[in-house]
Amino acid sequence: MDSYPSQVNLPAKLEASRINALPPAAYYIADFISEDEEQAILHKVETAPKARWRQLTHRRLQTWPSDLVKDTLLDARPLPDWLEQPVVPRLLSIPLSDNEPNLFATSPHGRPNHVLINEYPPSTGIMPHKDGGAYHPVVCTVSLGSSLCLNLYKSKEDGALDPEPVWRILQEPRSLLVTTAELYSEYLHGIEPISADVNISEQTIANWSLLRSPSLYRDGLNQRKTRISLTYRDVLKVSKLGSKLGPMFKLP
Ligand SMILES: O=C(O)CCC(=O)C(=O)O
Repeated sequence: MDSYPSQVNLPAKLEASRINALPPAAYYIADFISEDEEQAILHKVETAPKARWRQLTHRRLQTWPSDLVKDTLLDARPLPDWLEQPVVPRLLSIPLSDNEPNLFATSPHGRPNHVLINEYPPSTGIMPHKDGGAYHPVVCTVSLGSSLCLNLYKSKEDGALDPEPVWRILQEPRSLLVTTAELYSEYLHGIEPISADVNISEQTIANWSLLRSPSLYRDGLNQRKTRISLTYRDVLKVSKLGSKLGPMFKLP
């Protein structure tokens, strides 16, 4: 039997954490990591070598072990220990159903091999998008530092994006959100570039019953602070060549 820090609270089966308001399938675990674990990971993110950060117009990100090139992971090094522990064994420890031992049981590498780290200061977001064909369709997002709402969108009949989100998921710090199946392939997700999420309530938040601290949002408001997200996925194509590249081609 694995032992976890006392603040960590994992379901016996992932089904217990299913967001029932959503199409198949999304799961939300509020207490996936402890406060100490959150602080340790945040420290590693903040002190990563400068070359690790890629600056976009409004947002910074890191990719581990590296970026994808033509949907392929060239650098097949294992994840660094601080991204591996405690998240990966914990992800793999939760049975999905009676037939599937865990979320990655049917993915090509049996586990996530890639982590994208996004930093969202208040008033930054990410445009609605789909994650595409590079990954096995299971996305595991660990949130650190602050809460915010992830919006889910659907395309209209003519293919254009309906700008009104169909659902909102509130992601608290230290939580895990898993999206998969139809939710991965049919819906877009995005984060609005706003300083506070408004109109938060049991009626408007799909995962309200699974939140750790719904009482924090009784006034309907989430004032954002900087949020870091860790997105764990299994990249389908891994280059054999990449593992032979010399250290000079690799990020520190
Ligand atoms: O930060 C998040 O929760 C979402 C990140 C995301 O959608 C992406 O990087 O593709």
